Amino acid sequence: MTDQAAVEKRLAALRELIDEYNYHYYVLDDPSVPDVEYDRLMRELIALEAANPALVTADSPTQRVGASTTMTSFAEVRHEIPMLSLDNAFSDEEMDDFDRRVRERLASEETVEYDCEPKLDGLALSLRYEHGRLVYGATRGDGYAGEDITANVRTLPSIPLKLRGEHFPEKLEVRGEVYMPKAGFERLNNMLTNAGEKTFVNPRNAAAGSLRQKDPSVTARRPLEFCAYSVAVADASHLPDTQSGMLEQVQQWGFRINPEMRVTRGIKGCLDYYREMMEKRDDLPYEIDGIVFKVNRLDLQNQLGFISRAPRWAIAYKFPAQEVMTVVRDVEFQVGRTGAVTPVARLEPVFVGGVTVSNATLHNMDEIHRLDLHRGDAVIVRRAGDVIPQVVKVIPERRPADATVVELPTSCPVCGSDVLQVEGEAVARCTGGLYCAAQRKEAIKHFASRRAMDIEGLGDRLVELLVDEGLISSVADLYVLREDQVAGLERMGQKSATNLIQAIDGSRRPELWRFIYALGIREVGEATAKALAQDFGDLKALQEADLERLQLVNDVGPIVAGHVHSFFRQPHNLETIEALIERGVHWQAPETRPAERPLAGQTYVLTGTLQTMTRDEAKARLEALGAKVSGSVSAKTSCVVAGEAAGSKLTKAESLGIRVVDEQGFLALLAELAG
Ligand code: 5U1
Repeated sequence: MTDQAAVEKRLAALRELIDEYNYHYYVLDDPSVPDVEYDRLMRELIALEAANPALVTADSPTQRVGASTTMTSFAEVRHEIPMLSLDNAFSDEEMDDFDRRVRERLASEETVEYDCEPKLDGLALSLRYEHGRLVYGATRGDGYAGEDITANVRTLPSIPLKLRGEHFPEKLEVRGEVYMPKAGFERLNNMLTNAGEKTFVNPRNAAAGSLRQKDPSVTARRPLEFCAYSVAVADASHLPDTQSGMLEQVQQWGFRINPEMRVTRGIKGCLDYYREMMEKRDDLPYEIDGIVFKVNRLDLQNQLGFISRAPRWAIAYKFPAQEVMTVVRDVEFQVGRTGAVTPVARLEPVFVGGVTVSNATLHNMDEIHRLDLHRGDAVIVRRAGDVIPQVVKVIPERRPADATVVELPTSCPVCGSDVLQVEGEAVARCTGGLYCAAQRKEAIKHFASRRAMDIEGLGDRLVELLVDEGLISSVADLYVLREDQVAGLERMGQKSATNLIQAIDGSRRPELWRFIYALGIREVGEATAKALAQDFGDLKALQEADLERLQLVNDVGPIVAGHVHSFFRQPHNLETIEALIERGVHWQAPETRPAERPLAGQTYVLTGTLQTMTRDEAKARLEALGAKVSGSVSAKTSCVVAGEAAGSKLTKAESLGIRVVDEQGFLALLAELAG
């Protein structure tokens, strides 16, 4: 074989492998190789193409990054078959009517079989393939002509650039929805916030904004996915005879279809599926706004035909709206455990997403300014999942003449202490500390909560009562509460009082991590509390640790270390801990003692490729031995593990005189420490 032929063969093999891995990862949601192996093949392909630019093909998996151009407008594409819209139903009765109309038109008494699919909240897209290659991707537009967004569409990993298999129609048009999964939307908005840029209101807008970018390299960085729901142009001989069968076929050709798709019978099956999905809606990784029901048999679909621009054989049964309009009656300021003063909108109650909402968080003053929100404004409120309802936007045309500007209070609404806003921070805080009843109450509620000291029966309302009645003012006071003091309180009988005192008594021996978590140190959540407990093994060692030592703990950076350090230097915190100990609270040491974590306090860096394990495995092994694993080499690095093809990190370690071990040395170290 010539050199050229060998390169071409390797390029083809690499592309095929990567396409296959992409299909498993993005379409089937079932990764078939570890990330490192995928990355290795991709790097090899990029290098080989860079050395042989004449051999780069348009459908190579490397060509998805989106060349950074700035188009000025999108060309028009006429749809060979119009892109239809769907009729909507908003009640069971309207669904009943739909099913009855279908049976009447078919002149059939038989129960109809329906294909049921979640209706994704995104943008409709039509993808045209000729001879198995993607020719263009177009938006719906007015249904007859849309915009050519091929350059952007090509960057989505769940859209095949060429079809899988060999048996596909010469011309194929697959239609579906482009959407942004909830997690990707959160990440994108966090990133935009950190960069000081405008965030998106919801995943749908984020998907639309990302897909209609004039610069495809921006689209390429956005977490967009495509899910197919119909085939518009195809030689019928290539297609099965049902809607569900057709989608399964489309999946074979390389497209993601909705894993929740199901076939049911009759209206009862449809309504059962609808309710099931409504329950499941908040747990799905993407947003849906209803269910689409389609007559499953394609011959019956043909018989039913269309009316205006919607098919008679399909309907979208919408879920209750998640965005509604209401009015801001007032804006109040709440004080949290850490003193954060948070504005909350008190709303004219509205029914949204299945519940009545009368409050929405406004986060901080920056958010109020961004929204330009006044008391009295008409606003759009959004409730998605079980997150706190948000104010999405103000409707300025509806602002009443008596609307008032919202200002940050200068003193705490609970204790009257000064409210301060540190420069550069969005959050304003009450300076009252534990003098502030709101902060005390929140600190005690957190201390008693299930994941912390787990004091059964000590709920939020009872904590408020105990503080308001002057029976407790700190968490240590809980352990000298008497039954007779509690029994007289509102809705507290003798039995409940006995149970509460027993529960408080039973909480005296928490695991160390729970005790640390219960203290309510800023930025110390459960995971950090566990890492601190595991690393230090005892509260005293943690209390005495300096900033450098704290940062040796996994996932503890300078900010968290600063909060922990400062917490243990406040006299009132030390007094509270002492009082707790005096009153019989003592923690259980972690099961793995520091002595069994021989690499505690050491920082390792992994670089290059290891042959015997993945990088994640190596990291987990090191962390189990107590080491912190960092991504970069510095003077603080204890040791660098250098696999094959290690690069700049190895050079830097050598220049700093840091200990370096190769894979053999690393395995020997693990064996030795495992004992
Ligand atoms: N899941 C799904 N969404 N959706 C939207 N199926 C579906 N079908 C549609 C639309 C507009 O139209 C069909 C008539 C092809």
